[in-house]
Amino acid sequence: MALTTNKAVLSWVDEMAALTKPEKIVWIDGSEEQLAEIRNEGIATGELIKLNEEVLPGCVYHRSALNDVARVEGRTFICCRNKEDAGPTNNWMDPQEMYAKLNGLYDGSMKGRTMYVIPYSMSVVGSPFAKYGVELTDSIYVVVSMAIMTRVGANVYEALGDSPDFIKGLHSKAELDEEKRYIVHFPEDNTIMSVNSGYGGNVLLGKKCFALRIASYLGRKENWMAEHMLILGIEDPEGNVRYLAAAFPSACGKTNLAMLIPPEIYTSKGYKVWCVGDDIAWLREGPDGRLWAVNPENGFFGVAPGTSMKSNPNALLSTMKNSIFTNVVLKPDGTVWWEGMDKNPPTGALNWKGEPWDPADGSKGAHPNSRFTAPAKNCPCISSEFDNPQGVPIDAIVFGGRRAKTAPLVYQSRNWQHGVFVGSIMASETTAAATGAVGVVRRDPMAMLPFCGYHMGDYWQHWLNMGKLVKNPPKIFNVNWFRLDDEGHFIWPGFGDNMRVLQWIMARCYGEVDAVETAIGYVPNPDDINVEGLDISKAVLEDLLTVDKALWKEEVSGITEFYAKFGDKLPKELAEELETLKANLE
Ligand code: OXD
Ligand code: MN
Repeated sequence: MALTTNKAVLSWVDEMAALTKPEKIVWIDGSEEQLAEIRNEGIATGELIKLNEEVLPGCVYHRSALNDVARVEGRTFICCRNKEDAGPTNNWMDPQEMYAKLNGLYDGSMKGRTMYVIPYSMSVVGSPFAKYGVELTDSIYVVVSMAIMTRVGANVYEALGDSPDFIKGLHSKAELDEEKRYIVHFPEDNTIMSVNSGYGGNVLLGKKCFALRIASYLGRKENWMAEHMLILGIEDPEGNVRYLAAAFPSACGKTNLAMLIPPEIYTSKGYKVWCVGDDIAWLREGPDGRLWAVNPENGFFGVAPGTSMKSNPNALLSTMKNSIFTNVVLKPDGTVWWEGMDKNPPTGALNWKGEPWDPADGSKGAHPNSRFTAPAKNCPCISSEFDNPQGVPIDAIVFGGRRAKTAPLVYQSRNWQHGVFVGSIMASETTAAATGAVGVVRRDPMAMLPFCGYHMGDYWQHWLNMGKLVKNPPKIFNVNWFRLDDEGHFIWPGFGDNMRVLQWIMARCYGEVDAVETAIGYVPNPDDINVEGLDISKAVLEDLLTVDKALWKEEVSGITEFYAKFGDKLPKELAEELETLKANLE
């Protein structure tokens, strides 16, 4: 039975049901009873596999199709009326043409299946940040995952009332045909359509599709920001908590930083780090003129391989109950394993494809992009402010990337405008594991290249505008945990020791420490990075903080080439910043 009298919801569900022709429609109310029933149905059909109830209570296992294990950027579209508005970094198609194409693919795609109607909220229902969505899907995996990743419940309909202001999301697995797979956003229609995939990043529409692509578009219209950022709080021994938000391209340890455990020299004094979010931040000006942030999600959709009690105990412990594991190794005792969990690959287990797996044959047991989906509340270091509808005040924004030599361990931008420049030139160098070519620089401004729902040039302008609008904006920094020595070894220990850099960042925000001005911004005096308990000499620290002008001149050519893509949409302030950098290097 429909759980709402909202006409816009009802007529849209009718219309989509007429198109996809499901056998029945189930309205999700968010209750534990209903979810348990649906989970059991998934277990009965094999879509889900129940895991060991003693070790992993409430947990299930799921495999996606072999051809369907990652986001598909090449098949992800932004369909706005004017091609120019999508910009040079998004795929675009005329909305009418795309609707016609998709209608063909959805026609009868749910025949013999159930259509689930999932009402969900991004951020706490009723929060000034909250935005509501309804996802229609023919996948039980999507229902149970959305119930972890977002706030699902009939109270969303109450908050929505009669308003048509919700994001429509239609997902159908259809035939899982990769040639007919599309992940499409119609920002001007508040609509997302995903077809022929069952992989989380393509089908949990609250995440990248809504909370970044659609929300970035809405944020620009409504003077707020949707960013690909973690949020964490640092508590000092007096109990004061200061917050920062940080953006990194993939494979830079974002989840690890979000759940960082400080080194002993800090914990013994009473310092703590609290996780507010691991992937997405929505930011808006608060009544005090500062920028406040919420994590609009309710769970973590994290990469499993490499997650261990050593690298990230908080993430691993988050997955110990009521979680979903996708494409990892399934052990005969109904528990799971992945590369990097420990040094004991199991015998008698099934690999991510469901085949008997012999670790000795050299193949990987878990897919490199295998995932856990875990409730945020499970995280031992989840912030007490996680559910605060007002969010948390942000003192610092941190950008970062993986650079062998160019970027120092940390530097601070001179001001907001320069900080936007620093975010716009974010880049990572490819590692041997990722592709054949090592050291290729990939630009990923603000880590938003695959997630911005409109023209990147307009997005940068929006950042610049926000700096003027917000009376007391955060300070902006850049970090690089990945400097290599001449033998190719990491110089900085990373992981929990990154706390030492975060401490400097916070000290700068509160005017507690001086810095040295360089061509690219302010770097720390080596004495101001606390290396107590580390085997790092002052000379090594000086090396970590050097700015090599020759490398930065190369960087300038790279930036110039990258900026050229954006034509006259490149904000003049960023062109000016590039000129300033050039001049500073002379
Ligand atoms: C993610 C991503 O899955 O950024 O969070 O790709
Ligand atoms: Mn992400």
